[in-house]
Amino acid sequence: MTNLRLPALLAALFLAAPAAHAETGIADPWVRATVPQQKATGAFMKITSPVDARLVGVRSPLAGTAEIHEMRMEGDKMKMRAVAALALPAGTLVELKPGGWHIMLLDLAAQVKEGDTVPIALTIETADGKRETIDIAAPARPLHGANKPRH
Ligand SMILES: [Cu+2]
Repeated sequence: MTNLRLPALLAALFLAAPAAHAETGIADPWVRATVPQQKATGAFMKITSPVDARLVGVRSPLAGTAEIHEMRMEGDKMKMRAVAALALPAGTLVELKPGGWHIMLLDLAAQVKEGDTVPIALTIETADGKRETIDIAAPARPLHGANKPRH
């Protein structure tokens, strides 16, 4: 084990992660690209679980912290707020999108440029208490200015 190039090995392991959770559907993942010095951004996707479950955790090697955020009205303003879990009712497509539920990537280690791929690990807990981790790779898409998440 002298010649292992660890980053390459980790990347290979990540990409080769078995589709052990093929039953949970993740579609159209993407991350909003950032400008230099920007420390937070949003990640979005569509999740369909075949059984009642909850998204209970999020991690990314690019983010010091990752949170599940909801949007809610406070007075006349939409605000985002971290929550412990996002419900994934059986067979229901749950869409994470700008202006709605999203994953917040905080303490970004680097700028996220258009075309980059951001690894994200989702921890999903089914109603019977079993936890699974699903690794996805979300491409970065450019900013569209208007509905950029704010804290
Ligand atoms: Cu947020």
